[in-house]
Amino acid sequence: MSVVITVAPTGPLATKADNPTLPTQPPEIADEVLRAYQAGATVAHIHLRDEDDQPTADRDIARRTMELIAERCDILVQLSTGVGLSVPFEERARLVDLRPAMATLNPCSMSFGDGEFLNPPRKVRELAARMRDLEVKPELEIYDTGHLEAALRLRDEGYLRTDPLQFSIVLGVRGGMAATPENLITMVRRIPENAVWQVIAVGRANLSLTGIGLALGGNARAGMEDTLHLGPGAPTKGNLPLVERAVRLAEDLGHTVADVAQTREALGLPRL
Ligand code: KMH
Ligand code: ZN
Repeated sequence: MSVVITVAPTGPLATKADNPTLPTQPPEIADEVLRAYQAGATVAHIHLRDEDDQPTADRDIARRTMELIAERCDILVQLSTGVGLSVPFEERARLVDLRPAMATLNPCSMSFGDGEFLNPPRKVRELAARMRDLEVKPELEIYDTGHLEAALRLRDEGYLRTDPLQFSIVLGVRGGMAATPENLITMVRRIPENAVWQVIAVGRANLSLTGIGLALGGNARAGMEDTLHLGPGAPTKGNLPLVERAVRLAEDLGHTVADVAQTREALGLPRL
């Protein structure tokens, strides 16, 4: 079986003070994405930062980042519409107008650490419709069991004309499901049979839950959005060691790592 490895080089929260190797500016992100691609990643999940390293949905920064990535490699770009807790939903939603191959769709509002992650039902429907009309494939971000039901309702209402459905099971965000094997198995059992899914394991359980996800037939995501460490007291030096670890895990479990063409096929994206 071939598995898709997604690199998530930068999230909305960590700073260079937390780990100086975190890429934040467009050329840094593009260089990290290239390194991850060369190691086996075929999807790049992208958050953007402004000149002050704050999360932003600025479309010029997004466009520039996408161009720098495309100059370097043919990795599939998935823009985050989560962006960051401080950025209004409407600005986040406008990112899909850049027509990346994929973008995330977060179906529900929730507490997110000490903040609030606002995804009101009406606006989520508008964003889903926009993604459907622009043919931007949604990755459905499921932080709790009810988020799956909300996503399936969107499908039933015709907002997700995308085959297969693609889910991220997010574990370890404070406000969502805890990062435990039991929670992962519960979610995997509930996900529709033909859907594609990966684990996003935030924090300390990143390695073990990524491994369990791969063993259960899922894809994998790796990168500094989800953990800044390779182990206790061992900060990672950039994204590459995390991506290489996910590739090693997949291969040790007997999988092959999908190339871009195989990733397009697996995710139901148009062939070039
Ligand atoms: N930050 C992760 C917990 C998104 O960017 O839209 C989930 C995520 C979702 O990556
Ligand atoms: Zn993200």
